[in-house]
Amino acid sequence: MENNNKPRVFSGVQPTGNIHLGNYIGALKQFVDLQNDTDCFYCIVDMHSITVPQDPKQLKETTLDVAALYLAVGLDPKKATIFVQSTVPQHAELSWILTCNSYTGELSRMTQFKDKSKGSESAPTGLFTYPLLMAADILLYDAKFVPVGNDQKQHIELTRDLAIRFNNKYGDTFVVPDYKGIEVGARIMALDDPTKKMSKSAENIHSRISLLDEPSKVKKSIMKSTTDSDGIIRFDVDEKPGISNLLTIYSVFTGKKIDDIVAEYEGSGYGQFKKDLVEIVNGGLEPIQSKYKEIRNSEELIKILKDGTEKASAAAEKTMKRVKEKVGFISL
Ligand code: ATP
Ligand code: LTN
Repeated sequence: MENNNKPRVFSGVQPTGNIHLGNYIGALKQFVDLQNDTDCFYCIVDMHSITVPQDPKQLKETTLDVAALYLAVGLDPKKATIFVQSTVPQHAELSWILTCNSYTGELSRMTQFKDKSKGSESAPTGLFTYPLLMAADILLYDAKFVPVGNDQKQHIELTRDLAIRFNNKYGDTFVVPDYKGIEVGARIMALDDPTKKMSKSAENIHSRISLLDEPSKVKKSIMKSTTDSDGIIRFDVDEKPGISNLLTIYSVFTGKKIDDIVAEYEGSGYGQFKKDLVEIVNGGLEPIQSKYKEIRNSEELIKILKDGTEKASAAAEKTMKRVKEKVGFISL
């Protein structure tokens, strides 16, 4: 179940545009940090993104955008398997088997479903069964670790429950995954309202910094960001969520400890701190954007995704053989 004795890692990002600093810090940066010591599979989860309406032409483009961003942030296809979910049909196949081993009650408790459906009877069924497709993604690859932001923790817990339930019912089949949380940045907050998570779908573009934002846009979003009126740079998520969020971003981009940054800015105002943060973030985004431009329309990108599909399919098929045997499906 493991390759070269390295633990398996799986994660995915939806190709819904606007990949932002929350996605980068909560997920993509961890993907890169993990690629040397683990056997990782990183997916662009296009089947998840159609749980809400998508323009087909645009979906094709944003799928390639996210693939190019995976490479631009530093993923190396020689180390990590990078692929698109819909090119490996076993994800849908396993999802159905898990659907038949799950309860409507447990799906109704998922906060993401409650938030996104807002109690509407006409919410797409796919939004309700979304966590089962996500569980299939993870269990297909025998993943032990799943690097995601903390908004996804409940889905990982459900995946664990499903794996344990299936193993108890049919005998040892799935690796039970762990949620891999991070110390700093598991929840980056919206710049205009630091009580909400930074999100792709928020209407105000200044609530987030997208990885492909122009330097002038980054400057505007940071300089406008909501802080507080006491003017003291201190890390306190409850009392000072805005400045604490900016300190987190500063820390991730510089590698400095938050306490050291606070000490460095003792006596300075928010204006200077924000100006410096603009430089730091733009400096960090510049190499990502230039690599993105280089690769986005290249043949190389398509070749990397084709190779990824091949490797992922082989791993997924192994698991499906095991699962079908357990469930009692015949093989001819
Ligand atoms: P939306 O806000 O539209 O629901 P999203 O920004 O959550 O979308 P996803 O593709 O669903 O985007 O998430 C990709 C990864 O980024 C996941 O691991 C998720 O946990 C992580 N992530 C998303 N937002 C944040 C955030 N604000 N802080 C930290 N991690 C985040
Ligand atoms: N639901 C995740 C995206 C996702 C995912 C996964 C993450 C789909 N399948 C498997 C980790 C592992 C989100 O980010 N909203």
